[in-house]
Amino acid sequence: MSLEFPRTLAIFCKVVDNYGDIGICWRLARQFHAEHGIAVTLWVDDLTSFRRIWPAVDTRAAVQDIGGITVRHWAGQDGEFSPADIPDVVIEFFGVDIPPGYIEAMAQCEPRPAWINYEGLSAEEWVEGCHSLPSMHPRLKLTKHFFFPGFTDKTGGLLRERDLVPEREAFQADPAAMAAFLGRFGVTPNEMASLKVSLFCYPHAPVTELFQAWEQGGQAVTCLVPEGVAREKVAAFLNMDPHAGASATRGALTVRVIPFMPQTDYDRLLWACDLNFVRGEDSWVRGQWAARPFIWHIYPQDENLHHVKLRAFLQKYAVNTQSLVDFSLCWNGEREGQMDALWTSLQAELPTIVRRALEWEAQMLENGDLVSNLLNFVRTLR
Ligand code: TRH
Repeated sequence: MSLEFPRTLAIFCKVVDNYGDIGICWRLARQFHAEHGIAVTLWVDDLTSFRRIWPAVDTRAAVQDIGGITVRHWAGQDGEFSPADIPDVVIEFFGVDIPPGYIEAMAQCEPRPAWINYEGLSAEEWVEGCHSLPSMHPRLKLTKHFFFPGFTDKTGGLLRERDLVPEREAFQADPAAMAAFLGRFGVTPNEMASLKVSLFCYPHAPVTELFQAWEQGGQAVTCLVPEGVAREKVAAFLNMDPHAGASATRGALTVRVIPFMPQTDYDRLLWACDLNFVRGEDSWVRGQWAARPFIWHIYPQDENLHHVKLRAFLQKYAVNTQSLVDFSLCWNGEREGQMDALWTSLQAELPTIVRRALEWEAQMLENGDLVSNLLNFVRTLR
C-alpha cells in the first residue's frame, strides 16, 4: 500500500441505467489501486450490471475482493459508521447521495477526508468554470469539491490508464493478433479485409437506414453488434433472434452479433475495428483512445439538452470534417438527412478523420490523465 497521501479511498456508485456508471467507477477503482497502490473500496448498488462488464463479480456477495479492490454491495442508506471506517478520499459518482451515517462519520475525522463529487464529461465551455469549485456542507464542517473530466487543461482531463496507448499501439501493429481477436467472434479472413465496424448505440439510433446504406454500398462492410444492442433492428436484418453468434450477409453488408464482453476485451474490439459507433460516456472516451474514427450516440436528455452537449463536442473534435458533423447530427436525431448520402460523404473523409483522431489523442495526452490529476488535486486540499 502506498505510504504517500492518499492511502485509502472509497467510491460510491449508483447504476442509473445501462453500464456507464459502473463502467467508469470500475476503471477508476482499478487505476487508483493498480497504478497508485491505494486501498480502494467500491460501493455499488447493482452487482448484476457490474457482472455484465466484469464476469468475476459475485452478484450475491455483500463484500468481495476483486483484484485487490474491496467491492461492497450498497444496499441502502442506513448503517452506522465511525471515523475508523472513513478513508482519506471519498468520491461520490455523478452526485449520488452517500449514506447520512457515513457523512456524519466523515465530519468526526481529524483531518477531514477529501470529498469529491465526480461529474459527467462534457465539452461545454461552462465546465472549466465549475471544475474544482468547493461546496460547504450546510450543517457539518465538511467541504465537497466538484471534479469535472474534460478536454482542456482547465479540467480533470480524461480517464486513461498508464499503459493504454502503448498496449493499443502494439496490438494495432500486429495484424495476426487483431485477426485472432476478431476471429473469436467468427470474423473470417475475407471479412478482415472489409471495413470492420463496431456498433454500440441506443435503441433509437437510425440503424435500419444505416444498414440499408451499407447493404447497397460499393464497399464490403462487416458490422459487429454486441448482443442486446438495437435488438429489434438487428433482428429485422438477420431475420432471426439476434443472439451472440448469429450472422447474415445481404448485399455488401455482413452483420455479426457478438457476446457482450469483459471491459478489457471491449477495448480490443475498438482497437481492431476501422470505425466505431460508441455511446454514453465510457465507450465514448475509449473510442477517443482507440486512434480510430468514431461516431458518438449521446445519452438522450429531456428537452433535447443533449444536442447542446453534442454540438459542443463536435465543435472541438470535428474540425474540418463536415461529413462527421452532418452524420453525427443525423445519427443523434438532431437533423434530418439521407443516410446513404451522409454515409458516402463520411466514407470519403475517413482517412482525414483517422488523422484527426491521432491529432486529438496528442492534444488529450497533454492534459495528463484524470486519476493522476485528481490525486494531485486532493493533495492540494491537505
Ligand atoms: O452503457 P452506457 O449507455 O452508459 C450510460 C452512460 O454512462 C451515461 O453517461 C449515463 O448517464 C447512463 O449510462 C446512465 O454507455 P457507456 O458510458 O459507454 O458505458 C458502457 C460500458 O460498458 C463501458 O464501460 C464499456 C462497457 N462494455 C463492456 O464492458 N463490454 C461490452 O461488450 C460493451 C459493448 C460495453
